[in-house]
Amino acid sequence: MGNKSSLFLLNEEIAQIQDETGFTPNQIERLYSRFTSLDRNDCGTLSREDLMRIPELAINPLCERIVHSFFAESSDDRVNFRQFMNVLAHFRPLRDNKQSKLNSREEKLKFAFKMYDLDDDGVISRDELLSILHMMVGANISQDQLVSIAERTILEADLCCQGKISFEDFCKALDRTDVDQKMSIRFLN
Ligand SMILES: [Ca+2]
Repeated sequence: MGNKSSLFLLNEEIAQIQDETGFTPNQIERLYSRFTSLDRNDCGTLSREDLMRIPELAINPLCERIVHSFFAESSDDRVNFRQFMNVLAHFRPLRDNKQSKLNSREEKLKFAFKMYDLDDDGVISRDELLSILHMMVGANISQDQLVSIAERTILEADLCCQGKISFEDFCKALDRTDVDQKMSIRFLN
């Protein structure tokens, strides 16, 4: 760790990341320079705090959940460049799709579902929905109103009547939603 060679991307690494994520080599290099500027200790990985310093993320009400998603594959609470790029790939617009599947509608929906599923048990409970609603609207809506929104949402989405939202329910509920438009970021072109 900390050796300077980790500050340069090898051509084969670029090719591999391009293959996995669908980003162009130009985008990969720009995002790599962004990554290294966040990596204050030059150790080749980022912490949660490092990611929180991304301004576009910091202003997002779900910032904490999004940052959390970077660590899904991480065992030591650090994220390397490939893991970083794999998460960002979910936010590539769908029509830019070539070979990568990470930005498909299904992958975007899976990613969004995990934002809500706080305990990672595969279903969204009323309390989880309530927590996320709370993060999104802050103090603008009273707790009673939020509870009523959460309960109504579950009632409408929950097709198996288990009082929770499964991934299947979630997809059906968002059937008419333009997930691509809601979950795409234009990357430094
Ligand atoms: Ca859950």
